[in-house]
Amino acid sequence: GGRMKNAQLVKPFLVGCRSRKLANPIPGPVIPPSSSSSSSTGAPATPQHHSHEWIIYLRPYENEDFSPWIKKVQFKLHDSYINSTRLCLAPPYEVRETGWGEFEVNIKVSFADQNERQIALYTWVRLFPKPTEYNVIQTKDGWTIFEQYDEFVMNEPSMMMLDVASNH
Ligand code: SLL
Repeated sequence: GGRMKNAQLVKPFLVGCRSRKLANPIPGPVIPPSSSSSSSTGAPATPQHHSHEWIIYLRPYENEDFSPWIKKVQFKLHDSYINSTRLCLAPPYEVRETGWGEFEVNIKVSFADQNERQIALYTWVRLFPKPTEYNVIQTKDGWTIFEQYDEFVMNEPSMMMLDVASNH
């Protein structure tokens, strides 16, 4: 299929993180002082209990199903996670985990038509809201929501993507 000149597809989405303190922290791996990098500084090794649960997600801004647009979404977590590259081939495009720390998450989105350029995004796992962050919402049931609005913009989209968009 060819490409449509002078056409543009726009798909609004939200990307972000919801996190909440666990009532009962989950014991994490205890790094023995001998192998811990902190041993050289003399600091004691601390067990890294998972204090929070979190969900990072990519979802359509209007709650429609945008799975026909998307082939896969890859979330790259901090290397401290086992299998730190997580792949979603169907909705919900999200990762649910527990942990103790904050980090940046790299996200790659591949579209239904593989001729469309892959898009790279990022978000943060946020557990401890900072006073300077204005786009943080606190819910009554204890969730912190840190979320960003963005849009996929395709200039001269392929016929296949136009077709998908006309139905979704
Ligand atoms: C840093 N910001 O740069 C920190 C990294 C990593 C968080 C935080 C769990 C790992 C696990 C976890 O919360 N990692 O126990 O599986 O050093």
